[in-house]
Amino acid sequence: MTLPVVKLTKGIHVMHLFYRIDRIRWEQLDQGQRDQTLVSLKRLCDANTAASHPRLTTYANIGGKADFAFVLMAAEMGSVGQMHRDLEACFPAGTLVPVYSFFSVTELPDYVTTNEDHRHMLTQHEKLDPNSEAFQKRLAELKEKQAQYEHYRLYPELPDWEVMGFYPMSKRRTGSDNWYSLDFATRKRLMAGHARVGRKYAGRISQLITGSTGLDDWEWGVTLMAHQADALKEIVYEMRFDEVSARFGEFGPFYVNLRLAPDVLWGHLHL
Ligand code: 76R
Repeated sequence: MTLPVVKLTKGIHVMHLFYRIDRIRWEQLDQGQRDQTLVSLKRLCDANTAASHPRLTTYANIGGKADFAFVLMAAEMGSVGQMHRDLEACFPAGTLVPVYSFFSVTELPDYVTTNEDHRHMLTQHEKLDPNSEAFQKRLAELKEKQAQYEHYRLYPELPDWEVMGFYPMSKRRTGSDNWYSLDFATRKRLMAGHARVGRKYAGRISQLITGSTGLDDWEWGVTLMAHQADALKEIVYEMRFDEVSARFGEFGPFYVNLRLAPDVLWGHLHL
């Protein structure tokens, strides 16, 4: 079977999938079918373990909205779609009930730091003479750091931490609070404030923002990796005071998930 090769100009495709188990159907399976489901799921996970992509990670949803959560990443649209179908095909018909899904792609933010921003920082904040060797050295360092950052945004390697929080969000577009009618400089300044709050959580939260404008029902998917649920709560709470979220943030449902490999997931869910 060959699918058309559909790549992005830059970046990769991402799917967040949430399911419930139909317990009645599951109870009707014989032990062989249940064992086979786990074997198939493990095989699919083992085939998709790249740091960036292709990657399939498994979680138990905590909080009662779903049983399973999966995050899928692949360069090609067909590959991410196939991974999704193969995942569902691991389970006997009717046992896996879709709860929520979200399709997005990695992207570079609109407000990337430019060469101009770097020069400004070096002359204004670090007080370096643009004609000096020190200036050129720092400029090259910043450029390299920026290139690494951009690569990571497009081909993320999320840390495999214990907790994964996911929610979709959009920027508001009503009346005087229409994000899209602000000029670029204002949006860039506001986003810098947002990033300042975010950076305070270094080491406690690792974030992946994926774009879904025109692809799914919200404009972004927010994936937050953490070691503890209170880190998720604190960052979302603190950001609510920041203008970008306070005035312009609109939020979808929140899913909190515990990272469990298939074997452990099985025991946890009593499958
Ligand atoms: O990309 C970067 O890391 C640099 C700056 C940055 C951008 C451009 C950044 C930093 N974010 C950016 C874009 Mn973010 N982010 C969220 C949420 O719950 C809420 O109120 C908001 C949900 C969190 C928790 C979060 C965390 N960010 C975006 C965008 C796209 C907007 C656009 O393009 O208009 C959204 C929707 C969004 C939402 N952000 C950070 C964080 C954290 C922790 C950081 C610091 C990252 C770091 O420096 O390591």
